[in-house]
Amino acid sequence: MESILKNRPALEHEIMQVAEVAGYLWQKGWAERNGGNITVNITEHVDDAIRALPAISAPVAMGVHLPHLKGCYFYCKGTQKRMRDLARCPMSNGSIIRITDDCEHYEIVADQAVKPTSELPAHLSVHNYLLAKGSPYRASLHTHPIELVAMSHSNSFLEKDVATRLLWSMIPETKAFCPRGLGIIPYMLPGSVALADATLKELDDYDVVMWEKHGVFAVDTDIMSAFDQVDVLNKSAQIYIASKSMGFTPDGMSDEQMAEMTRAFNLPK
Ligand code: 2HA
Ligand code: ZN
Repeated sequence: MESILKNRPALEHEIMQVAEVAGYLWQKGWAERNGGNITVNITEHVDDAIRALPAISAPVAMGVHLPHLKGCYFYCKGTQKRMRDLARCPMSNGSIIRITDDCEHYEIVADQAVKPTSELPAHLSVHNYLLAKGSPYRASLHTHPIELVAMSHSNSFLEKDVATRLLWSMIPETKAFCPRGLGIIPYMLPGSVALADATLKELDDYDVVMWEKHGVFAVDTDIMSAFDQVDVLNKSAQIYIASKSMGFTPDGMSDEQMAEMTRAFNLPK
């Protein structure tokens, strides 16, 4: 069977970006075994021929009603699939799904009947919420960045915006490229509705949220940008931890230096 990507360069580019990011996640040690998830809303690349494609799976109930996703299409990592495999073969380790008109089911349309991630209802609830708000964000990423997760094991970093301020102060770029900071969600069972609901709420104020002792969930316009936000935050966590390993607590940029940077780059306070 021909891939849906054939003769569709814009769609192919989008999926190749997902594959590139999946490779980075593996190389960074953030994606052990089947760890992490990626979903991208690709509806803007869907043409009439794709809309006419028959489903290659039975409709699957999402367990939620997501009215803003009617007729939307998503690329989703497959359940139990590895990021390191997805990096080489994105269409055998993920699939393209369509949301049915009742807004309560999805069906797989291409390339193979790879069942999407177990976290799909949570990811799709986030996409539904983003569309409802008129957000331009189309990509969501869940991954296990080592140093950020390590920090979430200490209560001292879990109070609102404590980690954000610390991470921003490690290197000027972090606030410039992750201007909304890091939201914190107390430990909840992975895959639970409670965790999905808490994530939605936190995404009102942050693009990247920490799931305590588990990983981060990030959203942005495309998957590369979502990855970049997590990458700059984790770089700051690494600088913090490197300083601690050298036997001292880093000073961080001063309040004056942060304020100067915030003005110079026109960032939100
Ligand atoms: O799907 O990381 O938390 C793999 C995960 C779930
Ligand atoms: Zn996880």
